[in-house]
Amino acid sequence: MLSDTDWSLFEDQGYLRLGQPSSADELSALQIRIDDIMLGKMRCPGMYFQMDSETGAYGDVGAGGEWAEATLNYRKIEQLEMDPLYLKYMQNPLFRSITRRVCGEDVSIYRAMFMNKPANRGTVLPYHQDGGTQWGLDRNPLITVWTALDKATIANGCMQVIPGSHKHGLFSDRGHTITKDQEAEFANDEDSVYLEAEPGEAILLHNWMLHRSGVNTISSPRRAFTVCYMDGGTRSIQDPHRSFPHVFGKSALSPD
Ligand SMILES: O=C(O)CCC(=O)C(=O)O
Repeated sequence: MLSDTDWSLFEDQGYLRLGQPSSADELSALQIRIDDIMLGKMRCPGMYFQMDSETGAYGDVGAGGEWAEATLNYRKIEQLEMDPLYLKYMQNPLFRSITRRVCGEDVSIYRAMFMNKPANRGTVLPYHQDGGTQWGLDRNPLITVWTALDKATIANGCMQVIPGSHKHGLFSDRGHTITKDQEAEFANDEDSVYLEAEPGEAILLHNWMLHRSGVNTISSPRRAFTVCYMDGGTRSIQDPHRSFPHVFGKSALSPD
């Protein structure tokens, strides 16, 4: 469903705006569902919850674990493929066609994650790449679809990216954050782009494109849903028998 021009743009910039793949009703259901999950109205054993830091500093984020209390101040929730509404969204035909081209017929996910900047707070997420040995995989996943559940603006901590930075590859074998020197050399403010987005807007990201996000200075949350898709044959190095959830192809999970 993407044109050759779209793919060239993605390969050049490292990101591509995908429009709004879900209907207004589906978006509203996703918004309500994530709040219900945070508030414990939907019990979700097996999902991972991480509370936002009190200080806004990345180093102060706790380890996270099970659901802890009814609050809208969670920073991250993972394993959202266990929720039928979120699973259905991540199986949208647009994502099927994108992942078929990049990952093949059988597609699994490294993570399906809610990323929140709660009202009037949030944690600074420094420039980073997604992948490397810290993910413990036998190959690097290359694409993520990030979807705004609320309007994302500079004021509420939208993502900021360095277009084209994925072409450098991973800045370290381990992946994730970069050094101060690398930031000075490769992530200048004047080269950056703020990815402001409308509610429901999805953006395809190359996992190696440098991206970061700030805090939320307004009185409503900046909620987002981010899914890293990968080749269904991807294995954990530590535990080759561990299987990742499949979302397309044989053995794909079903929302039913
Ligand atoms: O939503 C954010 O602020 C950051 C998301 C992110 O880093 C990702 O999707 O990989």
